[in-house]
Amino acid sequence: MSNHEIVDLHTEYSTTISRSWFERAQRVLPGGVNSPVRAFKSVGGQPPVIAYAEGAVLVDVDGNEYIDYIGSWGPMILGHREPSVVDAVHSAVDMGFSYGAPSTPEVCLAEEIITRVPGLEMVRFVNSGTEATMSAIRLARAATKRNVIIKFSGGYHGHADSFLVQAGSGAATFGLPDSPGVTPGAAQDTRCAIINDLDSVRALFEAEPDKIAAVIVEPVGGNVGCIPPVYGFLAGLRKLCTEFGALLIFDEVMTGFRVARGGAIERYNITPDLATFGKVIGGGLPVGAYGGKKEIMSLVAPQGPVYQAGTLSGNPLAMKAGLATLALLDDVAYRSLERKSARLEEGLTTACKELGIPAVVQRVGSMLTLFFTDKGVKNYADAQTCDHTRFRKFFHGMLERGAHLPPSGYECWFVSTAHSDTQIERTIHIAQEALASTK
Ligand code: KE4
Repeated sequence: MSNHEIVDLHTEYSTTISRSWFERAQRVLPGGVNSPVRAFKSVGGQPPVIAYAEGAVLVDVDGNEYIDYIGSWGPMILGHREPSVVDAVHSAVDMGFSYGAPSTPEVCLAEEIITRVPGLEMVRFVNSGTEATMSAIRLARAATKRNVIIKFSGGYHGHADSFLVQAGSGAATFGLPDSPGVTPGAAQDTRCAIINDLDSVRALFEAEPDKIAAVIVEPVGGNVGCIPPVYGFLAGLRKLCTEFGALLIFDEVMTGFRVARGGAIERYNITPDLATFGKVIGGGLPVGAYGGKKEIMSLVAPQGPVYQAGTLSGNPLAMKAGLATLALLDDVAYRSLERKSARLEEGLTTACKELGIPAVVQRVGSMLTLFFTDKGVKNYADAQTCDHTRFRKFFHGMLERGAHLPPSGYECWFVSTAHSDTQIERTIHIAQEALASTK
């Protein structure tokens, strides 16, 4: 399969086969998908069903090619089927799929992650970001002997009950379940603050000074679109947690090894007590991890009493894919990601300006979001005021012209090392057309 450099403009954009597969999928999978955002509910229409991918290109079952900005929601930072990652998985397959016993790749990946992330001394592998964050919260509660956690409105940490909590009105509020099946009991120990608003966090601490076990934050908001931390926000969280005896948890499932070689911890030079990872460290295979200082991590079973387990945790195939991925994420790769992502940001910004479309592109490294708004987006409420109707039109305009954005205005676009300059320029060109079509 050749590496797709130029994506042909869709002359005949047929989705016949995708539609028949998606109808078939809806008969056996809730909503036809295995994760809600994939179903296009927030942008309308039906999703292309993907047949295969290579480099920065997705190809659907109708043969349509798309420059890929989903990147599997973050893991595919090297693009699809990066040859050395493919080789690593092939070689791992020859040694067996899963042992349920200690093996060397899990040790090597743990050492690599610990080497990269300042302050990290020990990690535990799990199989998803959700498992990582739910385990980190359990550990924080055990370590502090406290129950309450603070998250942020619009912060997404996976689908564990205590995270599926919607902030009520106002800065500080008791959590309300935002999914059926999440019991009031599961939500009662979750509080919501406002991203980039330290006063809203302090208010929660002062209301329950000795009850807060942890603050969990995406150091760069990635689940309400890309929302960088305002200056001093992360340092302020660090200070508040230390002052009130709570643990600071950086949820780096998305930012880990995406926004810098050592993740947001390195980029912002703030040391949390615990950090969670996923996505990139599996190179596209199912992996999550949580980690921190040995003093805290030694509480995790079997070294300590905090129970957590997993049949496929440390799976050798996934560990080898993660190792091969991180091996290619060196300074040259990050400089290339920065250059290409900055060019995309510039191209999109210029296109909107020339068309007189109110928009702002917010970016940290190779994760970015184009918000249709005339002001900066600093928190969830700001993101909600953006023009999501225009986003829906823009999204489909891009899809039909050969670029697959994440199907929601509340998600990040991901650039990979496989995105060529030609594909970045192509994206900017078709964005000019797609933006014009939204007017
Ligand atoms: P998973 O359980 O989906 O591996 O990870 C949950 C998670 C935890 N923390 C952060 C910061 C995350 O972004 C995620 C998952 N991210 C979404 C994308 N916004 C996954 C896409 C999906 O849900 O299908």
